[in-house]
Amino acid sequence: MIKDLAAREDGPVRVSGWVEKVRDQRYVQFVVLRDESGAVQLVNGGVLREPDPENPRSDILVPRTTTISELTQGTFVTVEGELQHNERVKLGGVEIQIETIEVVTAALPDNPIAADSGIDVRLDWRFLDLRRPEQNLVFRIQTTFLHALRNVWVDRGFIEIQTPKLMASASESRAELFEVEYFEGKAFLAQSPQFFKQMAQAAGFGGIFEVGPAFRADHSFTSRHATEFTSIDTELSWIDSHEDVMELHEELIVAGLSAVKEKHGEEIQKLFGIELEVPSRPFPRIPLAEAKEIVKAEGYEVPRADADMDPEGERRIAAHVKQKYGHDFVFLTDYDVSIRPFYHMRNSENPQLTNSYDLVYRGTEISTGAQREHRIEVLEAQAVEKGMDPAELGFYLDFFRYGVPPHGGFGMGLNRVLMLMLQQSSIREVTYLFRGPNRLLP
Ligand code: AMO
Repeated sequence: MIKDLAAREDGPVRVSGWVEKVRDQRYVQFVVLRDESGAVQLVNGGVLREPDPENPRSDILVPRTTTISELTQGTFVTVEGELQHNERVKLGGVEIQIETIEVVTAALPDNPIAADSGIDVRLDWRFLDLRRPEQNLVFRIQTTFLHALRNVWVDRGFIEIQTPKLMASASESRAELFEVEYFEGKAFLAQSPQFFKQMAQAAGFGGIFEVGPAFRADHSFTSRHATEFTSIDTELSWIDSHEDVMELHEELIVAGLSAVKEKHGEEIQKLFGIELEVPSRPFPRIPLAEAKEIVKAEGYEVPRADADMDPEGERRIAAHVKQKYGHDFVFLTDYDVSIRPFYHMRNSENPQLTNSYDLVYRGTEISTGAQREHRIEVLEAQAVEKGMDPAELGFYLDFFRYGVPPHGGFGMGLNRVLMLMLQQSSIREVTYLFRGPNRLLP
């Protein structure tokens, strides 16, 4: 791989990669060649050949070749040549004097993405867009982040599950439900693995996790909404309250960000110009009502007192927390029952509140978590209170009829975490293939 060249000794080498740039000068040609690991400069010409005593004309300059002049950006080539260390070469301190260059697959000369192309053109040509080093880095970061989370789960003895994405009912709000034809009937795309991760508690799995797709028929064009996103879900048994869930949540976030910083901190600094911060524990916790009071005292009134924090309110409370505690994360806790789903457990001291929280990272919600109601008669009553038909929830309610431990968990949008971690303007920048109301291709 190209990144390994700097550590090798001078001598013959063979490398493959994409042509990123060709500089054609009068007596010398330069090519920047890139693979997924890095870039290297190739050189043709500019040096005198070793004079051949048998042939007096052999000390001429190596000729330019039209093969090189005509290389288009993105052409995939295999090169054989001499590796030479040269401190003056900015790109990794090495260059390769080309001996042979073979075009493996040529690229059309018209690059569909121009330097000033907007996000839509870039997404149309996502495979070309993903060749950019910063885009490649996003997905290496994602791999490291998820690996670190998995290490925490596995060390704690959690079980990884894959839950079905075709369902017979809604799992969250009915308003955001995709309906699909299903033979003679209909099915719905899973909005969340909520019911099935709770089923694992009734099944005696204890701690479980899933990283998988979630679908929301959200006709929304904001920077943080997609119609399909990757949901990081976990659920654990034998908790005392949502505090236990928040502790696991903190542990996972700190492990993920530490691993990313350790492995990619320098590259993130170089390519995104940011210093990644690993948060300290515990993260600040503020009850929602108090958070609304804080932003109000600072001059912003959340539009609806009986609703969730709006995006502007989230930004403001995050700014307050950053200023007061120097922290990028804040748990907003004690949500009112009116804005929480039926399966959240209510607070035993104040039944108007739930044992639930949202986690806000740099001013945007990345997660919802809660202790779940595990007592069947309470759960059923809460469902009815929310206008739901217990008959339709039959399979779910059955989980609670045969003994289930107290439990809780959270769901966290992977794409939002990456967007905020890398301070990107939209989840489109950090989603392999974004799906929105206007985008089903590629
Ligand atoms: P909630 O609906 O809050 O909770 O979703 C959890 C997290 O998923 C992400 N998310 C989205 N990301 C991108 N585009 C969307 N349209 C979108 N919708 C949600 C957010 C959000 O915080 N079952 C509960 C979780 C639980 O209690 O375990 C749930 O789904 O980051």
